[in-house]
Amino acid sequence: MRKTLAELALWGNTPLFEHLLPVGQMNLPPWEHFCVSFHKLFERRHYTNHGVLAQELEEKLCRLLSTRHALTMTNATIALSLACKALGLPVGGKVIVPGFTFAATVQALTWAGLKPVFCDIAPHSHHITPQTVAPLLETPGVCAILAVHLWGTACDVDGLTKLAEERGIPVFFDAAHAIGCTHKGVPVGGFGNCEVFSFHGTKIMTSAEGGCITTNDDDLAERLRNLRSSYGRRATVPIPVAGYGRFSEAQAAFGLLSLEDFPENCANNERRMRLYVEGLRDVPGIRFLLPTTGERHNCQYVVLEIEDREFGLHRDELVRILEAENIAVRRYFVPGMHRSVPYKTQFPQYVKALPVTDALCAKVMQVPSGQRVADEDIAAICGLIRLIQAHAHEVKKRLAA
Ligand code: T4K
Repeated sequence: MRKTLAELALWGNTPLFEHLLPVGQMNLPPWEHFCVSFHKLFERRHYTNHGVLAQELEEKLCRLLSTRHALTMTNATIALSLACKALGLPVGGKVIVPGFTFAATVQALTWAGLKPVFCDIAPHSHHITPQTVAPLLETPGVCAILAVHLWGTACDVDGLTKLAEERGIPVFFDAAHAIGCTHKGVPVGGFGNCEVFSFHGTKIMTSAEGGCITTNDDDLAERLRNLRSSYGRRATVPIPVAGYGRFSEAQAAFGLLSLEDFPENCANNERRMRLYVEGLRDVPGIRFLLPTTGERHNCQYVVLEIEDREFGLHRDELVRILEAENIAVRRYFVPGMHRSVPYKTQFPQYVKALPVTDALCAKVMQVPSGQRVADEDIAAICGLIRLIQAHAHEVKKRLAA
């Protein structure tokens, strides 16, 4: 625990943590469970092409997410790309998408030959809304809305679906963060035309690498199966391209173990989130983006906003100090996709068009959570942030020197 400013690692002292404390540390299943599962996999010698474990995982996901179909995929990026194709979005068409998202959301559109129409967000939810989307529907060539359930909280699915229906275009959701989360008590998974989840190593439910698409549309599911290839004995459905987004049995084995531990991992992350909130209570200039009360949430990300005037330091100054202490905080998704290569040059009309996203990009920050982050680590991180804030003026002077 740091007691004085003189102890900070940035001034050349030993970091507070010996090992890097990351935002997305993988939640590993118990080693013995892993060995049993992989031993069986070795015995079966069936490694891919929608094997028994992939089928079992899909059945379990359908139950968890209350959907008719859950199609496991190589990862969420491939799944989003294939979703664009399965929805029949025309090459050259435009899709309304937030600028404030991970690169993969927009890159999937590019892969499918689509163009982004970058949309601003609401400051308190970090989501696109019917109000921010509506004016963009006037853009010629708009053929779909791709919204993101950022940080696991569902965006305004009712409002966005209504807009899309009125316009006669599909709406689909990047639910990479939202496994196990609900909206008005209904699990995320069945909203819009389809939803896409990530099971990447940094996610709370993980298959090390992986993802899935959920839908209640039988026809869309068939097209997706054909795009993924290896659809078993089902009839083929005409599709323009093949995607080869197969999910291996090793991924499925990992995913099934992760699903078993999922409730416990969520509960532990909820406790970690609470410890941060309590540990940083009343610190000027810190706002948490918390899950909606009454909804189920996986608490995967602990998201903070640092208001520099009240806190006394800019978010980037705080990040510099924390990183020196081996606290690998993240600044997802700075600078926003509308200001990232290649989109800022391809679509310069959006660079200055997203003021809320720009303001958020200057203050948002995620702090370490997950299996490797102990309660005392959080106490030490909160103590450090308090110390820094209490001496913000002095720290700022030293950083500038
Ligand atoms: N849509 C949204 C909204 C997303 O956020 C993402 C992914 C996607 C779509 C696409 O999903 P996938 O195609 O990946 O399934 C990470 C992840 O790579 C990315 O999956 C995630 N979003 C994004 C928010 O964060 P980085 O660049 O921060 O990851 P990386 O590799 O630096 O990992 C962060 C920390 O986690 C590291 O400091 C160490 C730790 N870590 C990481 C890995 C990979 C582990 O402890 N074990 C691991 O295996 O992007």
